[in-house]
Amino acid sequence: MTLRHLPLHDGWTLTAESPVPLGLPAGGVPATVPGCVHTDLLAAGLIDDPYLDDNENRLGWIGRTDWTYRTTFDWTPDGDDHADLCFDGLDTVATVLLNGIEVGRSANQHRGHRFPVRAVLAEGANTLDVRFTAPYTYAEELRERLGDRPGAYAEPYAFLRKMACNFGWDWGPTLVTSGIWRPVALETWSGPRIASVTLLPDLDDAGVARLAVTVEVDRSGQEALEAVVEAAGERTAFTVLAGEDRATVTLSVPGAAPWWPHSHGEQPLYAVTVRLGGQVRRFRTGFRGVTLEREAFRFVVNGEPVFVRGVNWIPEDCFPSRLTRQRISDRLDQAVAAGVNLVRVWGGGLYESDDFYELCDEKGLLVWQDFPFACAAYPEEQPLWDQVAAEARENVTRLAPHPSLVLWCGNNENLEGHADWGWQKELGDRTWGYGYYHELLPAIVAETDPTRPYWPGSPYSGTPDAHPQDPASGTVHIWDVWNRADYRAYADRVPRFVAEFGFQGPPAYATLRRAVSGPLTPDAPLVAHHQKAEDGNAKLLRGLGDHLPQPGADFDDWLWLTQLNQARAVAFGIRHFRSHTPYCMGTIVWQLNDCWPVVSWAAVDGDGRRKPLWYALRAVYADRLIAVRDGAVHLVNDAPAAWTGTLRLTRHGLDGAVLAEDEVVVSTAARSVTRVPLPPSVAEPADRTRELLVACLGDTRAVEFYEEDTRLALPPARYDVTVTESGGTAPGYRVEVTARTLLRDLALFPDRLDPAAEVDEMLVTLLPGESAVFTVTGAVLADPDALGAHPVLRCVNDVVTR
Ligand code: BMA
Repeated sequence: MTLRHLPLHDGWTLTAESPVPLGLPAGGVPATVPGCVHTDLLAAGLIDDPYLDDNENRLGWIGRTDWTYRTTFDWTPDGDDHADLCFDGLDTVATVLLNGIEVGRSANQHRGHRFPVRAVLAEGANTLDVRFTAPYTYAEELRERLGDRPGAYAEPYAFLRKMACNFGWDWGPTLVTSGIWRPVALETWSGPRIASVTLLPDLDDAGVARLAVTVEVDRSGQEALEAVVEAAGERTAFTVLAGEDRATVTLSVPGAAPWWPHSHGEQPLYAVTVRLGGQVRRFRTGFRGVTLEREAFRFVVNGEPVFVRGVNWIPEDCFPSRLTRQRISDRLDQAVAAGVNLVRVWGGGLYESDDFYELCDEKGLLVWQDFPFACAAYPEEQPLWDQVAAEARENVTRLAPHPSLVLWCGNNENLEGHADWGWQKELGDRTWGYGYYHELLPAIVAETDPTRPYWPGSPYSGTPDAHPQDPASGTVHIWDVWNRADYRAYADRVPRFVAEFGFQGPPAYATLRRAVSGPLTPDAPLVAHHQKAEDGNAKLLRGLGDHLPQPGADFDDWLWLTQLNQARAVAFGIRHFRSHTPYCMGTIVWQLNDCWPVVSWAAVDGDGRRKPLWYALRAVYADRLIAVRDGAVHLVNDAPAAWTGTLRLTRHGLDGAVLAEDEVVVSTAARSVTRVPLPPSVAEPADRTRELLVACLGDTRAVEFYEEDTRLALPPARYDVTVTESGGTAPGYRVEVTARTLLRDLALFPDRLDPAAEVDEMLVTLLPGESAVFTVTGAVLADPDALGAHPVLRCVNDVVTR
């Protein structure tokens, strides 16, 4: 057997197949592969950055244009019998020509292709063309043929297997692109070739690691083939029988220790090699067992129930081909640092890159993978049915080795859409995706990856007849908060599992400032362009409710109040839901990340800056949490050891005076919750507007007010600040704030002084006399003392004082 792999990433040019509204040179522009049209035109200086101002508006023609990528390469015959062009990903409607002869087609971004080309490969120079038909042309033609379908957006994404949010979303721009978005190579080979390897790691009934390996071969001969698999010191030989093209072997790996989510243990990973006829395939895997208790929607990993502290993940860039492993790693590190133990890869996006799942394996982040269907009725007719089947088989195989992956989920919100959004009337007898979610996808998962649970969609309640939003079973998405209801409405729900809920807030000041020129006011047209949600800015203001005052004309106040309200709304929900453990076994916040600079539900903005929500998440996703609700303190202990000690409850005046004190000796077992009724001395204040409650257990502290801030008699803020340069390897500043008055939700925004500056802590409430230290890193500041003043240092007292 021989196999040669020649990457084809050099010498590409990009040309348009019809007139375009810019000066594209006749010979085209240099193109990057992997890449896409938008990033090539940007690199050539022909378009303005689509993420800045409202440049997006002038680029709509790109998705309606046919494009050609061309390169040439030399080839010398090497005696091999076969030669294939291997595309890991084409986005999306592509015809491939070698030396002018068509060798293959694709209309699916979510899969790879291997096109045999031996017959047309020339000795010496070869010309390779990849012609892309405009995504809109293909999708609209299919829509015309199959009949329209209802959906949340007036875009034809349900008619094309392409990342749906590339057509725009309520947080994303419409930048419909084309391109060779994943690697491409020429492979020449002789003899039997390993066509695919499926690795299924799990634990057997006795808790011992085991690995099921399926090898598929591509060959013309009929002889038996010897194969070997090695993992963690174990080695097993097996045979692909004469005349067969696949074989499966299961290997016991007693030397392997179990893989855990980081909230529960370590992440040992093991190299696996599979050899056949001189070829070697290398993988890395980890071993864990996962089950999903269906009604409770409870994940059990290695026999231990896991409370899911999750975040939803959207594509990190509208142009995913330019994402680096480092960027994905940084974003996932931010999730881990906020206490997150699960990332849901949302169905309007992608099956993510290998980097993404490898990093989740390393960092101990569980992954819930939606199949890429979201917020629309999807036709089941050909060619779509077969395209979906092919992409699903390929991706289930590709992602199966990753221990982080614990759930296959059919879609995002399409079952709910069908049940609740008026689709049935519009659809008549047209298909809408039922066959994908209830038949095709579960069959593929059962056949290819029986080690993982499959769930038809989210929200979903466990049977096709049940209402998908039944809180007593399966998952719910809570969106009346944000769209209509005050965030206190979270407290009216006790669901099994909340797979989506969230609240909008603006990005960091430095992010918005970079993205938008001209004046910064919420309604300035260029700022408003970076808000994609229906009625978004009005909902931001309405959401302040009686929690915080309406901002006046001051942009800085608008930014501070709406960011703070976002943080509080989500934290309120999480405290409530976690206090209902174990009935409720998970929360997945909408959303961790952004794909560009925008006002959105994200905790980390499009430039990677952490919003106040991120700091609030870190507090409420900590292993140990004190949640005060319904006249009781709930001690939520999601740590592996008991939480014992003396719970100190103190009722203070806003001036700090102690008005009442009580102590309760408590013990909360590992992974459980204790409810401690508030003693009468602290349960009821004498004056709701002038008192607060502090609950302390060990080094966990909760500060609760008896009244919303708009009715609180907060004093004007008075404090002392000292800023000192902290030496050491990473230069920075130590900002110590000592409160002379109560300071509510103290925050520092060093990006106001330098876009590179970051702070380690935010949203700290200080009683008079208390101090907090903030560490600012990332930049050398011209005027460090500015860290102690408006608009860098903020607290609620700034905007509410009596
Ligand atoms: C959920 C998500 C997304 C959307 C978000 C906010 O339904 O599935 O569709 O961005 O709501 O509206």
